[in-house]
Amino acid sequence: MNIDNLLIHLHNNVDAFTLKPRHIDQIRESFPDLRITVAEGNRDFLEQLPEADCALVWVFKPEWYAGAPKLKALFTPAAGHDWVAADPAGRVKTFYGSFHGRIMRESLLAMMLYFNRKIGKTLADQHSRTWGRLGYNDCVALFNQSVLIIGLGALGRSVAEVLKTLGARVTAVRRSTAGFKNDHNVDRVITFDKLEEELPSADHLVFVLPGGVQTDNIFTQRHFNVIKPGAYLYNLGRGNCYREEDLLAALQDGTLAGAGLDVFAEEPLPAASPLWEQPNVLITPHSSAISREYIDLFIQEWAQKIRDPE
Ligand code: OXD
Repeated sequence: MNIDNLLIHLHNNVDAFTLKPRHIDQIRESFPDLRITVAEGNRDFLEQLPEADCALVWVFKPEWYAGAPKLKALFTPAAGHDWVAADPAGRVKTFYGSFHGRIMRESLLAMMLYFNRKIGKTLADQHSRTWGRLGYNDCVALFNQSVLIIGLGALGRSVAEVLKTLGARVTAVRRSTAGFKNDHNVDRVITFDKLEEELPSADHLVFVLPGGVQTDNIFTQRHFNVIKPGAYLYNLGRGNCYREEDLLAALQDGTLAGAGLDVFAEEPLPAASPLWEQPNVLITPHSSAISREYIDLFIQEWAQKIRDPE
């Protein structure tokens, strides 16, 4: 893709999600002839926008496209489509980040190993100076377990890669298998309508679904009813895919042995949510992608797409 005038507006209240001078240096090194403007804030961004042919942003409102006559491509680090609206006229191509898997799968592994290796018990024992060696006999290894990945996009595939390396049996659920390219990290791919048949044999359920109306409450009470007793559930996608009341009931009646939750129906998770005090729940504050490497990976992905847009 030929671009001459790059406009960057990547401020974020999460410091790891904010562009640093070293990133500008990397861009300059790779594209020495590119004119680079870093916006000082929203107003400055909108003033510079008419000249830009490419922009790197966290937020872009639909009405801003009218003030961007030269814009060819818009890049956002976000995987979700929540903050950057695609061009309603279809003229500007919008690229959403797809690099998160390498970071998020480590957050997922931390959650899985927290439960499998009883890290909660370990911390409690350490706190009370207890040598609790006899309390680990029912620990299970991931290489002896089945994992069901619900949502097989870039993130789901990245998760599958690491789980397969550890020897887990990996099944993935997709909306449809049409056009699906085989993935050697996934033992079996099923469609969503077959999910109820698969749930009774899965030890870990990993939700990595995008948000939006298509996934609203897609996992229903019917699905919760057939989960393998003692399974674990993780959600690193979006909090709209089930009703939190159903999740809580499954945790309270022992259907689920535990849950690692990074995303919620309402964020921040309200202080009054009963999930906070549910003993077998590990809560992280939508932080599974936060890591020092975040913007580095985004800039690498951007540079690659500029060189080779296909
Ligand atoms: C995203 C996120 O990138 O949830 O979509 O952080």
